[in-house]
Amino acid sequence: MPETNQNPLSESKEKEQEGKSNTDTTSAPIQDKKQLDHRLEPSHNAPNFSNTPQPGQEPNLNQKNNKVQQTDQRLQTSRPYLKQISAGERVLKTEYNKTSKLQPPFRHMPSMRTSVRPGVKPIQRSKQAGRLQPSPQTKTDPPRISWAPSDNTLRSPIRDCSDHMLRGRSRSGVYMVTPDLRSSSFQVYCDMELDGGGWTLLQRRQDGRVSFNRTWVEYRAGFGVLDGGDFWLGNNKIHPLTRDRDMELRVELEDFQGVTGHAQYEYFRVASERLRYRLTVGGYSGTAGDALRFSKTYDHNNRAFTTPDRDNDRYPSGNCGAYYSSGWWFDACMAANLNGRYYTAGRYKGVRDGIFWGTWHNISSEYYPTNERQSFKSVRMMIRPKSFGSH
Ligand SMILES: [Ca+2]
Repeated sequence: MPETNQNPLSESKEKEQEGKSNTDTTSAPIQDKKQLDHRLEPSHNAPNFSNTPQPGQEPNLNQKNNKVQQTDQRLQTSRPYLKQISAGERVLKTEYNKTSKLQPPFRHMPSMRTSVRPGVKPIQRSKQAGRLQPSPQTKTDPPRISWAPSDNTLRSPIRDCSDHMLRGRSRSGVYMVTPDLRSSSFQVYCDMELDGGGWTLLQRRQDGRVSFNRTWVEYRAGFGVLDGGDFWLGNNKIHPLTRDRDMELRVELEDFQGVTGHAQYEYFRVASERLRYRLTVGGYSGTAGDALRFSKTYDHNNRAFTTPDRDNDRYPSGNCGAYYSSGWWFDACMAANLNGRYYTAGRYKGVRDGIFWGTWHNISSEYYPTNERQSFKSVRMMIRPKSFGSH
């Protein structure tokens, strides 16, 4: 598609002649108003959550965690003693020989009997005491609780905002999450109200006080004001949040005329830094239009992340991130850019570097006759496990 791919170049020329040209040579092919109108019909875009499981199907992790913690504590108490049994096997046998009244050694470990729950005891017998005198029960009675440290299922941490929600925390705000035991914990902002809550925010734009014209390192770590301000959560946090579970993405938009809309995607994943934080997204529903998968020419799915100082885009003659002052999953270049500049007046001229959603209801007429573009008043990107469903 040489024509469309050259658009940024054309716009570069336009940038040089900023204010002189009235020609709309922006990157998004939004001339086909008929197509846009079709996408925005509510009847075609109504969200359908009927197939998603209800929250009640989730296990009560809180209870499980408590049980496991209790068990672990007891085992911690008993383990050192068990080591003594193994190491002191000879001593025990000697004691036995000396004291004829004693029963077989294993039965005379009072702490074993009192400190370990019945369901756990067979494990310890088989591992530690089996060499002494295995009981027949040891072989036939499988352990009911495993205390192996690798058992992450029972010890699962609070992975994201949906886990907080399931534990009864229903107030929106900043929470600590641990996506998995391999990654570190960090803070996120949770929306516990929208469409059943449980949303982990990846991004928020609402006042323009934070610049999104940032480097690769800054987009990797995240920046901005998590609690109540504009922010980017950080690619090195978004990746683990989407790595192990199927997540859905929700984009909330409001323009300066007070018009609101949303775009929801059934699946959303951001790969590791080694894979340049490549985006996987699809399964659109909503009212704002599918700008992330606008067309074959402008498709943000399967695109690597680009920043002004790191060109991973598909535009051969320049860096889309530098051109649009943003870090984003640029194609060549974009039909959506939610990390564009925040224009506090909402309207601006020149390069289309504002917050942009190429399927917005009036986007095709924004440029004429006022010769102005429009930005957005507020934007939020948030994710939730697909299994969480909707209330
Ligand atoms: Ca490039």
